[in-house]
Amino acid sequence: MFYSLFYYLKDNIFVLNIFKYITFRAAMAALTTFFISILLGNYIIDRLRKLKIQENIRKEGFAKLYDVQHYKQGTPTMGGLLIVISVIFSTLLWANIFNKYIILTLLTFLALAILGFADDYLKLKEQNSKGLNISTKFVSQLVIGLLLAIVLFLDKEFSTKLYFPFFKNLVIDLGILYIPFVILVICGASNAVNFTDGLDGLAVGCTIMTALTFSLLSYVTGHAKFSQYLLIPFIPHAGELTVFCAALVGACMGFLWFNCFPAGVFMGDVGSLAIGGAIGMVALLIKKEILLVIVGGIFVIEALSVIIQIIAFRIWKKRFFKMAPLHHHFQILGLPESKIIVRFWIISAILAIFTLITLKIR
Ligand code: 57M
Repeated sequence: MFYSLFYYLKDNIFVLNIFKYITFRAAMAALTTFFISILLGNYIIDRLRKLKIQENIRKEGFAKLYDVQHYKQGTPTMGGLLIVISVIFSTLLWANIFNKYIILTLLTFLALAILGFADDYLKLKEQNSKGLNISTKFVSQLVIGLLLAIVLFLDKEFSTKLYFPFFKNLVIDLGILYIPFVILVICGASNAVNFTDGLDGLAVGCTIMTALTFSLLSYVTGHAKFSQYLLIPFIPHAGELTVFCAALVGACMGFLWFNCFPAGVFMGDVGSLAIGGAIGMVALLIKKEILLVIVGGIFVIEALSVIIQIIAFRIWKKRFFKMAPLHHHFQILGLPESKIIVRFWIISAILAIFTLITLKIR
């Protein structure tokens, strides 16, 4: 909004020129979401508690885990609303709201937030309910993914090519297969973040590393000279996504203030599905889908642990991990929760560094 507003005034009022710069607006977007989260955090947590929007820790079938997690019973949840509201507000304020990459990312973020909200709401409405029926939730994700895929596929400016890190000439045009590919990325990313959100600050900490990396990747992808120098595809106007990613970093840092161990609030599906889907969308828009698998390695490993566990149980009637997702495996092995969280964050930071290195190794 500021961008559009001040763009026309910049020739008359020189100082407004600064609003033209993505770097300045990205920094402001991060500060805006951070301070909104910090200032509204206690109020929102208090409201959630008063409205009895609180987590019900499952015991049946999970006795070992319940022993170490039972004290979390009654922790307010759906705090992800804070992330969703602050990111949307800050992006509308600091980004170019007519930029199609921003519009598509915000739509993805909002659509999955609404789905997550419905799931959280149903879980709370009926005690012991598991929320949305698993197939309804999955089909809704598929529909959101399909609609976005069609929009991207029909956009003549958008390519269906898949670029690989390390090999500057390895490019595959997916053609019509690009549609299922988009669905896979959107659904996979949103579910992976959702699975990871099972220990205090774990998902939000890994999101900070991922979104920070993607804010840099968006910037260089949308910059004619940097993209040429790094031999990556140049996508005009995609640099604006730096503002969205920075807003997400700020919001997650503000949320982590309250969600860090021992957590005073959980984000709920409203936060986890939205964050995952939006990151997946950014990766698609800037053609860095493969890099998402690297920088979001923790999310990928958590999702893979669930898949392996389910397949192993179906075929051999045995568990491969003590419990999936992976963080629960370490909890049952006796590692303190804070140690698992910080170690996963460290791995996530290393993966972020590695992702940035891939830009030079090709
Ligand atoms: C998200 N939700 C957390 C909180 C958070 C197929 C199967 C693998 C599905 C999976 C599942 O339900 N995943 C969905 C996991 C839950 O957190 C809430 O959910 C939101 C995110 N969607 O924001 O509102 C619990 O996680 C803990 N938590 C924290 N701190 C946080 O900051 O401690 C969350 C955030 C919270 C809290 O205890 O209640 C969750 O874990 O349920 N299912 C599972 O993950 C279950 N695993 C399982 O069944 N494994 C099986 C098979 C099917 C793979 C196996 O290994 O044999 C676990 N879920 C629970 N208990 N509740 C197992 C233990």
